[in-house]
Amino acid sequence: MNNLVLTSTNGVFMVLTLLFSSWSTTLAADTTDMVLIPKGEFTMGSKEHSDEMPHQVVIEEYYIDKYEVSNGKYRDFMKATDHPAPAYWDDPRLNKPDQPVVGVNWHDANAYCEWTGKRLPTEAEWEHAAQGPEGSHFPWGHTIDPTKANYGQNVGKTMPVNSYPEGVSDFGVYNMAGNVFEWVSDWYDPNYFRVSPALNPQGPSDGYNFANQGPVKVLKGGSWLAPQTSLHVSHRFWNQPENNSYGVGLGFRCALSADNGVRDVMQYDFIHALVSMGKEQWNDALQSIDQAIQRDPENMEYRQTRKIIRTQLNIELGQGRSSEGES
Ligand SMILES: [Ca+2]
Repeated sequence: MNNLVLTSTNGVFMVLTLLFSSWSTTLAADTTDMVLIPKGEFTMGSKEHSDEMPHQVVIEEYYIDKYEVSNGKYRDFMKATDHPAPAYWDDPRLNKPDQPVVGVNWHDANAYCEWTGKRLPTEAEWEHAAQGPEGSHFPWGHTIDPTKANYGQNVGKTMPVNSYPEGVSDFGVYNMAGNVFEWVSDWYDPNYFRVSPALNPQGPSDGYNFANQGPVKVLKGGSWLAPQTSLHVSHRFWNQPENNSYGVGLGFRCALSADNGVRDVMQYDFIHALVSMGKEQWNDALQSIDQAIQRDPENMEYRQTRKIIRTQLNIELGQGRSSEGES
């Protein structure tokens, strides 16, 4: 994309074509409806179960989705990529657009996050976002409360992804307890916390193989069906990545490293500027490229693009004046 110094609209169309041919399988990450979690140290784990051994962890700044991925958003992904529908897609109790997608295996969840330009959270990122800066046992505090989460068949179905605002974590993340279990990127090993690194743990290199059923990935947070004993933020559950058993309450959300976040927001503005240029909506294009330049003032590609947009706006302004003169 170094040849953006073009003076004709045709040239811009050509660049757009080249750009989108390499961009068609993923989106630029959009941090709308994500929460920025600052770099911090926290105690991961608890004394509830032996696989939750408490230990200190430091993680870098990152974004995490405020909500579980909804059926509505998953539908956009299926349409754009021809990805097959998950289990329970036609179940009327579970398939409203604002309910969380269920019946996805780890590979489905991973493919969705990659398509959005994001990734699955690590177990450490997920747990820190759920426990908040004070290290709560549940997202909202230290005592179980059936009015703050959907669990144990209390409601008999999944609830909209923005439900239970009283139950958000202190970072403002919804339904980290209950509604649907959530896939994270890590493999599960019951002994991992005894050896995991303190800085940005990514999980073991392979999963525990229960009864020779195949290595397993971590699930977090309990579900609308699961008992309250799975609801505290450090609870660890597992499933084979190709498996969507517990599918009726099995979903996910995505995360994004913060440095990627800033870069991707700039890239998002740049792409938006190019799309507006393609539609000859030059004022919109100028607004978007100005936003990109605000975040990265020295970027020559952005500055050259702005020059093209300004030239085009001046031409249009000139044509407007001359046609006024003619009339
Ligand atoms: Ca959940």
